[in-house]
Amino acid sequence: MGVVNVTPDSFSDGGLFLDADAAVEHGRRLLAEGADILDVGGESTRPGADPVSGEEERRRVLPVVERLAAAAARISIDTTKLEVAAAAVEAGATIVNDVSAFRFEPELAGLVADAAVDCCLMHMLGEPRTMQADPRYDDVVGDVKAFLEERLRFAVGEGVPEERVWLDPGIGFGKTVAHNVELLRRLDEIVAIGRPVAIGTSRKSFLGKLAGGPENERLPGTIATNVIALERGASVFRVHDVAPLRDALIVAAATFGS
Ligand code: PMM
Repeated sequence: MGVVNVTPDSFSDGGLFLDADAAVEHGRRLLAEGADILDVGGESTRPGADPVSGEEERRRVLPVVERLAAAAARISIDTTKLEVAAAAVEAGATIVNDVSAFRFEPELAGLVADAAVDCCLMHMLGEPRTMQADPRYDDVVGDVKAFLEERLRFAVGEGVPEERVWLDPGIGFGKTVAHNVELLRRLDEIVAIGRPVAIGTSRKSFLGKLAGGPENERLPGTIATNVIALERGASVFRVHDVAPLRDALIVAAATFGS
């Protein structure tokens, strides 16, 4: 899954693809590099980020979704808003990637059910504005697993077939470095829920805290963590740098025999 952020303030690529033409060109490049899915987002979820109106978010993402869907790409819409998801599905998106796991706008579940699209439900502690202020868990893996199981039950209760739900532990969303590495080390416990698991470590700050280096120098850490996630059973890898990750995952998968 290649990341196409149409935002002025995402942490590693904010402002680069705010213009629709640039975002579409970027998406096409990621497809050429081997992405199976493009995750298009119009609201930054970086810690402390200000919310964006639904109207502004739609204005940013819709032309990009429309044009990339026409380029035969499988499009995921990264949003927590019903109005944005509905318009994006209309424009050709077939996956709703909701970092709030239907907590911010529970009606999103009904849209996913009615439109018969897939969804990715992610764990986040609270909301982006406050999530990194002293995050605490009893047992991070147990707590995240219980949250994802509850969100899966909620989605199914709203009419979403279980087969349409992917789960994501939400690396960096209300987690310390120790929380992130423990989630990766014990990712098999999340995989054991029985749904496809997506993972998003790409260029995130815990990699910089562990190894040093700014966002554009975190590719080695991104590769290491995605290979580990593959070994632990993840099946969707949300990354900015598709070409190197594709190669790394193909080689790792051949070696693991998966
Ligand atoms: N991370 C970001 C945004 N959306 N969605 C899922 N499912 N998983 C993630 O880890 C995730 C996400 C933040 O990263 P960005 O600013 O590079 O988009």
